[in-house]
Amino acid sequence: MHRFWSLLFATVNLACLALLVVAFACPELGWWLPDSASTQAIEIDSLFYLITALCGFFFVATEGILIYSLWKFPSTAPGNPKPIHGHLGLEIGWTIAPLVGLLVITAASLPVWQAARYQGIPTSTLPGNSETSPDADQVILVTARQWDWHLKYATEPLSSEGIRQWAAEGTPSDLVVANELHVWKGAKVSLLLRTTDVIHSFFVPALRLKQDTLPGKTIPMRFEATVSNVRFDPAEGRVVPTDTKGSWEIACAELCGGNHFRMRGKLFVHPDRKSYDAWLDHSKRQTRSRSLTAMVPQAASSIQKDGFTQ
Ligand SMILES: [Cu+2]
Repeated sequence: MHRFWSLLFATVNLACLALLVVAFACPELGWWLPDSASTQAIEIDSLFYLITALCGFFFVATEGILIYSLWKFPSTAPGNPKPIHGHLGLEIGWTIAPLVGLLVITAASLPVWQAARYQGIPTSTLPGNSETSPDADQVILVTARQWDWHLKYATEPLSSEGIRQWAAEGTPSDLVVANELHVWKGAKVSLLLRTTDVIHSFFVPALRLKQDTLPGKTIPMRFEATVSNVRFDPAEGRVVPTDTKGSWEIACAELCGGNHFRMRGKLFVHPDRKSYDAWLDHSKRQTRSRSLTAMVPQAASSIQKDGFTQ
């Protein structure tokens, strides 16, 4: 009984390790990362594995020492333990080791962050001192508010200088959709993120894209989808799912109020630009024909009919 704590710590740690191995080895359980659907996902996953390995190593090492010490020196052992008054070598060692680890993580993270944030040459200063590059195939303004996402699609080509004005004012031909992010496979997408009220966080797990929206700022993010999950059917005038297995959710990852849990959207990746353009034209036509009293038009392609719940 006097080694109870040692056994308890060992059991809990071994159970955690076993769960980790099962989660990694059996992806069908869904305990591990969702399937990736963007070019940056591989790099971000590699970072995740690097950080997990580094932290895992030190966690196992410190827990091992703890369990050994609990086993070897139980409180019921006779005699008083010898007091220790500092150890310079140890102090220097456990200061430098985490420093080196953090520097390695920083060096590995910087290029990944730069690619997600500043892919291309930053040229245009946006309201709130953020930047974006002009080489995007698509520019989408994402506005968060309690409790949904408004996505404004530029339907005309934008120059790097024009992006700033467009983000601030828009144009009459823009399409605004609630909670649906439509792109096409291989498109270089430039998102401009902002909020009209509190802090939200735009999170698309399949893209490994996560960025807070901050009041007063317009924050750019970049991505390129590598897998498509829908196509637009012009005959039926709706979007048809072609992949129902993947996770295509958009979530708010910042606790932003009472209905935070309802702040969800969906990512729609068309196989090519043709399908995307067909959806865009159709949605614009439908929006025009709808009552102008609608504050935020829903996309014409609501895919919920097909059991594609949001
Ligand atoms: Cu939110």
